[in-house]
Amino acid sequence: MDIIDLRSDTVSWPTPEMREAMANAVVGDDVYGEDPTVNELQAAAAAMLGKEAALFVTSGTMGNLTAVMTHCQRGDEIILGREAHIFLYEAGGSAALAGVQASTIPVEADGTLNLESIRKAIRPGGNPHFPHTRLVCLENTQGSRAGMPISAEYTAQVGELAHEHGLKLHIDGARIFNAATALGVDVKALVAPADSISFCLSKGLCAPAGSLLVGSREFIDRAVYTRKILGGGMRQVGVLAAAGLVALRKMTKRLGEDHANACRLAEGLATIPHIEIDPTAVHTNMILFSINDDTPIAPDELVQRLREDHNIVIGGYSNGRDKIRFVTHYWITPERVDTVLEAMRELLA
Ligand code: TLP
Repeated sequence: MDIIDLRSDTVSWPTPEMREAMANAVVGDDVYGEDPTVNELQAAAAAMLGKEAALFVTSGTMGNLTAVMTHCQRGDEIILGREAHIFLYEAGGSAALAGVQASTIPVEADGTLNLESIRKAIRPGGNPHFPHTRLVCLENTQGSRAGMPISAEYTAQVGELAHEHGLKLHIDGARIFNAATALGVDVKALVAPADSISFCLSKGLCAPAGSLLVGSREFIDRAVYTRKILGGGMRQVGVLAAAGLVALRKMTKRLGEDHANACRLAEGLATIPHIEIDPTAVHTNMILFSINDDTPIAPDELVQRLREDHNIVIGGYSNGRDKIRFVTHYWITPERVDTVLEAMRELLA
């Protein structure tokens, strides 16, 4: 536990309270809908997001794929950002398993998709040359823009545009509570225009696994079938849902601490030679920066030395990123931020 892991918030360990809740969870067979802890989690998630129903799924990837498969028929088209997690990092699941085609448009500097670009990407109906456009997907926070939160006002505009054209709106809200915290709004306002939202319990909220897909009762009833097709019907999974309840009720309230630590980290990094960073670009728990060319230590060696000499784990220029990403979470305390800054300064000075 003395490892400082900044690769992602997915690495966060469950809290002691979660482990206790897991040990004591009352469980049943969730495929029969009989796990009381899962039912409690689903009801709590739906209520918090202001929607009718929710479904516990294994991961954010399964939440997004379940949404795409439930909204779309094979051969349909979905509109999403070129850097959307669904497009870049979900192993092509929406093509491979949902059989949909992605129409990607650029992600703007503020994490939004240009409304006119969305409008232009919508296929005209009544012409058999074209696939049916069925779905628009937004991501909030937007990972490729250092976890930029997307406003309720903008989301409402996209919802209106989508619905005007008979399309559905899905939000990949893996970190939607980080967005709500950063914007100082109730999460309900951020998701009100959406027909479905998936959000993760296992990132900044520290649960060991699990996400929720949220929407209307009718949509979730159909999504139950999709989840079963994908092999996501689990049994006594209340042991995980118990941690999820702690995540939802407690951990959503403290994300501001992670955001403050991200700012502390970014401001510290900005004072270290060879680091190129704009600390004002930090809005939630992610930091993107680069190391300039005349650095005394190559980026790969920096990653190695941090790990071997300082017990600090970072991702470097991995996953096709052109920037290094640091992500703060529950286990990255202000003291640990300072430890990271000291080690980085020692290696780069
Ligand atoms: N993101 C992970 C990696 O897959 C890149 C990370 O470390 O950030 N939507 C968004 C916006 C995400 O960032 C992620 C995970 C997911 C969906 C998928 O969630 P999981 O990992 O639970 O399938």
